[in-house]
Amino acid sequence: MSTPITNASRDLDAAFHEAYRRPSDGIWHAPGRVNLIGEHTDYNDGLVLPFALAQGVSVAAAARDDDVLELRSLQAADEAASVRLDDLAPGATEGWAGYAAGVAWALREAGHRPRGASLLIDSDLPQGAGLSSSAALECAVALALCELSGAEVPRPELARLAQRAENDFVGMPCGIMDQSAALLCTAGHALLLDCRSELSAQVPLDLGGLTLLVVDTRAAHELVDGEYASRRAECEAAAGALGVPALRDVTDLTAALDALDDPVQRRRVRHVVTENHRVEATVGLLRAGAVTEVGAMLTAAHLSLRDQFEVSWPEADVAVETAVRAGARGGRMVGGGFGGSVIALVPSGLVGRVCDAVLTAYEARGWRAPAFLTAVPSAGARRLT
Ligand code: GAF
Repeated sequence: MSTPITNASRDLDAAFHEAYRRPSDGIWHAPGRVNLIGEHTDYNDGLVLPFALAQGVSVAAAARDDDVLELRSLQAADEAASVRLDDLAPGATEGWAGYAAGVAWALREAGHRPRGASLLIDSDLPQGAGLSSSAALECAVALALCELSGAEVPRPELARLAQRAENDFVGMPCGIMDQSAALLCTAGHALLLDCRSELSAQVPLDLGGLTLLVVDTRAAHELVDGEYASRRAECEAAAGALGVPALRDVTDLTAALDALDDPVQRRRVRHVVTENHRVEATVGLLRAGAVTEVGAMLTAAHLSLRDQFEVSWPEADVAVETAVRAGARGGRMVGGGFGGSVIALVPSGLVGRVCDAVLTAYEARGWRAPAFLTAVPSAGARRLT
């Protein structure tokens, strides 16, 4: 379904014309996400609860008569890439273009036949903020390539293909959350996703008088690194030691902790098991209309990510502590960790006070000023024009 044409899509269309000297066939958009709760649970077959942002990645695209995929981005004007579909190979396309080329590769690997296409990409997601710009890029490109080629791929399958692009083409062993959020979220809702069964439900996110404030800590966030992969490996090793397929299957936390010798594995298990419980509790609170109580869940999740999973970073800890002291009902780091953003659940009348308090706390430490964004639970990926 198309949505009304906006100034932004008109500008992207004009930029496409200028770049390729021809009109585009359409513009597709996929949003970034904030994960309300359920962090580092997706690759443990657990539960996640993300929602889509209004901000995201848009792709203007036109089919070509040859088998060339031409990639340009308004955010990286001097890094155009061009690759023949037959030459697509993991690792062969570097940088941001790898996420887009990887989608074409994953579609072909799954037996689809994407056509050659010229793409121009635009993003209004802050770079490196941990709001899932990579998945938004993958999913916008996936929608564009499918529609230009007449391939009808169900969205859950498209999410898996986009994940495959990131896992096997780019080399980042992410779970399925971000791609599912980009493709399956709906406006006004969070997406409860069971990452084992892939069953999902839309949970109304009625904020009442509260605001979901995103604090971009401006601490660089880079997921193609060893820390994420090593957390994943630690979880898999712990599941192996416990004789379960995944940490999702741990039903008796105390017995599991007693059974593990390795203190690191014990901490990882404690986080994953309690985090799945927090997702369930949060869904219960949202369905009961008790959104204010969700704040305590967010803060508990943050402490667990900081102390048990050990993926937080100083700017995130200070943002959460300061926001709560200034009146937020709770807050936590979002995404993989080691940089990126924090969300805080703030009574709307206190947003200014919370922002000022965080700014002052950063200034006192000599840190870069953070950036703020109000998160509005928005629609998932779609064709814009
Ligand atoms: C990153 C990954 F891409 C997701 O799959 C997920 O594991 C998340 O970190 C942590 O919850 O965003």
